[in-house]
Amino acid sequence: MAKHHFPGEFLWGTATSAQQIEGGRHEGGRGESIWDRFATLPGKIADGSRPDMTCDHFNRWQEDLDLMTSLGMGAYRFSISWPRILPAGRGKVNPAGLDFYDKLVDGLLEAGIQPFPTLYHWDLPQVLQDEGGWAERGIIDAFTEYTTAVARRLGDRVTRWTTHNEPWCIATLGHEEGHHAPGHTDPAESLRVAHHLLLSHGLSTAVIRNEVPSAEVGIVLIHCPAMPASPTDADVDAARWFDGFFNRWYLDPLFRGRYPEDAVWDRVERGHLLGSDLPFLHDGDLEIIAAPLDFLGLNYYSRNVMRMGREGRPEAVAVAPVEERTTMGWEVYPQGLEDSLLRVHRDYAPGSIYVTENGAAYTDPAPVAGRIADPRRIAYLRSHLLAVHRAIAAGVPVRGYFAWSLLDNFEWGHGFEQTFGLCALDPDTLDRIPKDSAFWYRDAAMANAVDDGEDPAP
Ligand code: IFM
Repeated sequence: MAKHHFPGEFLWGTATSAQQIEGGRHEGGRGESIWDRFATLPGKIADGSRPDMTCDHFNRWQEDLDLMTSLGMGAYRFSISWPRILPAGRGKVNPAGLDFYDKLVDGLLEAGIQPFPTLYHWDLPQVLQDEGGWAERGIIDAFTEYTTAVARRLGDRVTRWTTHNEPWCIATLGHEEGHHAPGHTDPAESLRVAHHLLLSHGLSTAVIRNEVPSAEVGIVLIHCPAMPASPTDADVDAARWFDGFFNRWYLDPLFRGRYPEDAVWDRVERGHLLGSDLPFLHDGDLEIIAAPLDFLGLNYYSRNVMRMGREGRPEAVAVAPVEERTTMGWEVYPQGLEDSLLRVHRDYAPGSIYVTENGAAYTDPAPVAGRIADPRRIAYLRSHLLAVHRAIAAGVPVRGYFAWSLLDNFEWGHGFEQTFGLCALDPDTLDRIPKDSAFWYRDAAMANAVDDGEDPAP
């Protein structure tokens, strides 16, 4: 069995987000977020749950920190809750909110775990949504105000900062498809949202650099490689379409200072834009968006195989049998992670890349004698880490990997039905129960290596 070693300084971590694990909805002066509100609307969350308590990390953060220590983690990617820091979105800072993250950061550092915070992981204060949210340019000032408050407080201890998590999901799932908060279905609005997210990223990056001169700043994008279902021109074009819509709409402005021309015309053809002059784009915006980054965070879960459907509408085709998909319906395709890393390195050349999320939702068995056997998750992690290893060997500067997620948590519109965690939660006590995958991941992190041995049959 071959052992594949990672570079000496490679970071091993787990990732979470505030809305998904903190709970404490009404504690510590926190304001309402768009997800708190969205979850009250009938039919929006599959299991009818609300994120009021979730994993109660707000009260159990110390326990979670001990858990990470016991798993030998070197870094922790978490997000900061804007409504906890500025319950009214802007204006008066809530000291208890900042104190919470202050303690968490101190605790992490004492435990030798690098804090890797994200400023925005989808929990917009509802009051700002009431003013138009990300669709309105005015939100950018509120975001830089929030960034300033956080950077000022944590900047003496936090080095690596991430502005946004997955702007595609915010713009498309939240404003075009309506599956995520705030639940809008307006494609033209989603383009404004995407632009304001990118612009606020650029301005927030400048704020962080000003407040924390030693900071390393990045953004997290979800990347989904698109492949044509057949070599026909139509299917190749469907794959190009998806890549422009999902990946390049964000990568190009960030790394090339322009929106991808072909993808702009795709939007014009669909009537989402009146012409190639983007109405939301002001002079100077693209220079701000393309300000140099220290790293790119790349989230990877699966690929999309695309074909041109009826009436020339590109559509994804499910090529993998059910056994090769996770319970999210996503194909397990580790090669796509290597391909994504090689592609981003070749076409955009960020100085450093972190795989900021990667993981799998499966239905886990109940614990037997305190043990939760989840061999499919182990196989998923192993195969994807080996893909990362191949990319590094090919020269891609991948500096770390964060498993999604530390805990089973509130999976947005799926509620608690989809479980990605390395650790389960006892439904009655909320006690954390590490699954077998947590122990496997601990061993890999401690060895700084992954072997390519056979996993036990699922
Ligand atoms: O749970 C989410 C996370 O919040 C963002 N990236 C994808 C994960 C799995 O769906």
